[in-house]
Order: sequence, then C-alpha cells, then structure tokens
Amino acid sequence: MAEHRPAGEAALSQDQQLFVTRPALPPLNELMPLLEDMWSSRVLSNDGKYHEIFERELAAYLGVPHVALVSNATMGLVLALRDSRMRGKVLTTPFSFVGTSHALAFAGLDPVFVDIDADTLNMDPVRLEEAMDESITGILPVHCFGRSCDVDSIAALADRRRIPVVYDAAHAFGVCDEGGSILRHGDYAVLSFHATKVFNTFEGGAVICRSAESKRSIDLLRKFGIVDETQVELTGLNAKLNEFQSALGCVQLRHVDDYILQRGRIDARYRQLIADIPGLRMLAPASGGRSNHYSFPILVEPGYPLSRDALMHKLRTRGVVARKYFSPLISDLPMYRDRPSAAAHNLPVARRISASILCLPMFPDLTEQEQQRVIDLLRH
Ligand code: T4K
Repeated sequence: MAEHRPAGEAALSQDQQLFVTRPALPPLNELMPLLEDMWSSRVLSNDGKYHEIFERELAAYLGVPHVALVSNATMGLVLALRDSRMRGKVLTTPFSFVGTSHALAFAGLDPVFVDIDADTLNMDPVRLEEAMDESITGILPVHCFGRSCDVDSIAALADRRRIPVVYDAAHAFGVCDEGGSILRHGDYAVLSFHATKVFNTFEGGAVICRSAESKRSIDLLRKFGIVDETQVELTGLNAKLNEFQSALGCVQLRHVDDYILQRGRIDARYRQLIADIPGLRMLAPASGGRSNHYSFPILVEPGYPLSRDALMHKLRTRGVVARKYFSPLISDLPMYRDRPSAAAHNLPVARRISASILCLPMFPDLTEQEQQRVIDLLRH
C-alpha cells in the first residue's frame, strides 16, 4: 500500500513488504456455494437469509444472547451511544483509534479523556474515579488490543452513578475472562469485523446488547428506524451488514479458532525471541481466560540504541511496516486538543506509552521466516 511508504524510499514490491497485518481469509471454495445461492436468490441486503444465520451463529459462538450486526464498529458505536441514556460528557480513553472519540462526537456527546494504566493500556480505574462528577453521563472504555478493561471497577462506578457503559470492543473478538466472553460486560459492547481485525468480513461489526429490548432498538436504528412499510419508529441510519459480508462471516466463524491459535503461537515466539533484547519491553501476557492475540506491541525504551521513530523508519526501509498504534493520541488531534482533559499533565501515562509504542506484524499466516526477519532487524 503506497501510502505507508515514507517519501523518497525505494519502492519495494508488495511481496517484499511485511505489513502490520495481513487479513485472514478462508478458502474461497468454502464461500462459493453460499455465494451461488445468494446470486440465484437475488436477496443481497436488508435482513436476508445469511444475515439471519450469521447473527444466530455469531451469538452462539460468542456465548451472548443479543447480537445486532452492523456495517462497521464506528456505526455500531454511534447507534449504541444514541440508544444509551448518555447526554453530554462521557469519560473515554485518549489511547485508541480515532473512531472511538469520533463516534462520541457523531452521537452529539462530549469526550472527556482519562489517563490509562501502563500495564493494560486501558483506562486507569483510579483516574476514572477521580474524573467522575455530576456532569458525566456515561463511560466509553476500550478493550485496547483485546486486553480486558477492569470491568468490575467500571461496573461498580457506573452502577453507583447510574450511568451507562458502552464498551468499544473493536479489538476483543473471542476474548474471554473466567466467566465467559468479555462482551457480556457493559450495556453494549461493539465489535469490529474490519479487514485488519482478528475476525473479518472485509468491513462489518456487531453490537452486543444486554437485553432483547436494546437489541430491538439497535435493529431498528441500523435500518432507518423502519418497522414496516408504513411505520418508522426511530430516527435511524443505514448501518446494515449486507448478505455477502454475512455469508463470509458464516464461513470465517469455522476458521476463527484456528486464526487465534496461530496468533497465540506467533505471540509466544515473539516473546521468546525479544526477551533478551535490551531496551525493548513487552506487555505481560493477558492473564486468565482466553486472549485473541490481537496485536504485538513493544515499547522502545531508553536502553535501546534507536528511538522508536528511528526503529520504525529502519524497519520500513527494509520492508517491515510496523505501526505506531496509537500515536498521536486522540486527545492531541485538532478537534479534541483544546478541551481541558486533553492537557498533557492530565494524561502522562498515555503520552509516555504513545511516544514509545510500536506494533509488530501479527497475523495468523505470518511465517517463521518472516518473523525471524523482524527479529533480526530489531536485534541488529
Ligand atoms: N474502535 C477501535 C478501538 C478501533 O481500533 C477501530 C478500528 C474502530 C473503533 C473502528 O472500527 P471500524 O469502524 O473500522 O469497524 C486500521 C483499521 O482501518 C481500523 O479499522 C482499525 N481500528 C485501526 C486500528 O487500524 P489504519 O488506518 O491503520 O488502516 P490501514 O489501511 O493503514 O491498514 C493497516 C494495515 O493493514 C496496512 O498496513 C496493510 C493491512 N491491510 C489493510 C487493509 C484495509 C491489508 O493488508 N488489507 C486491507 O484490506 O486503521
């Protein structure tokens, strides 16, 4: 992808480039029978057969009762936030993809940034408590890189204040704690099925709802609020997942356990090979339950001979496209940086992590040779 190539750099062929992710795809022949069926039926969108099957199979896979498919996580967040009782200020993290805060803004809400914990990269529960006041009407935490937030502290705080919680679970497909899927926490949890994610339908997403009533609302909101030919009950949008993507989702579900297993092997190998490189720090493995190994971030610290940016540049000139997720912080972007909670002194940990983080290639079919190529570059 040309836009990821630093200016003036010799062009490497697509084959030589090792991107931070390579989307996992099932064998095409498994998808073909579903596509042939779809072609002959001519039902391509609006709650068709594969939408219904995928929604049902996904709920069963995740072990959650109420799932509403949507066109992408950003739309899912906007709809969930609209359907929640949030009005005005909402506590959220600056250390995320920009879509998290943009969803708040599009839902007419006002992000208030809270610092993160250095070990989990999720909102720090102590700082969350400190930031809470009468004006706060909700919480939008992110399970960053698929690592679970402190869901118990967040639930206790939200219950005490009687405010809703919408989890941005874009990275958290398949992640479980001791009690089951982490998507069961909060009033809503929103998954992304973007091409770069652990589970992909090219684009797509789902809103996990706590009740049948809220699923009904999201179902309506994603389809203009239309109940039937004569009734429009809510002011909704178009956030539907189409039949092609739903059929792909059904086939991907057969393979996702393998994808996660392969990611786990790659994660373990990185840990083993990076452990003795001075100045490169890894996050501790997620404890308990099941991780999805969404990403492999390293922190480039003072003991390393290169700065984070110099290392990233060096990797790129040799065809390894590591990414600075997440730098800049959302709170540093022009549309958010003037609010008081965006001030540097309010977000010291997020700022430090954002300045040193680098995400290495992580995807199921990363070969041992490719991984070794990354390690050799980190070492020399
Ligand atoms: N909340 C959180 C916490 C999120 O991380 C995201 C999305 C969202 C919400 C919103 O979810 P969606 O509305 O998208 O469902 C990428 C993804 O585009 C974005 O979805 C993702 N987070 C974010 C973390 O990463 P970019 O701008 O870095 O994408 P891009 O195009 O640079 O792709 C990254 C690498 O992936 C490329 O180097 C090559 C590879 N790639 C990408 C695509 C799209 C492929 O090999 N094939 C592809 O088709 O944002």
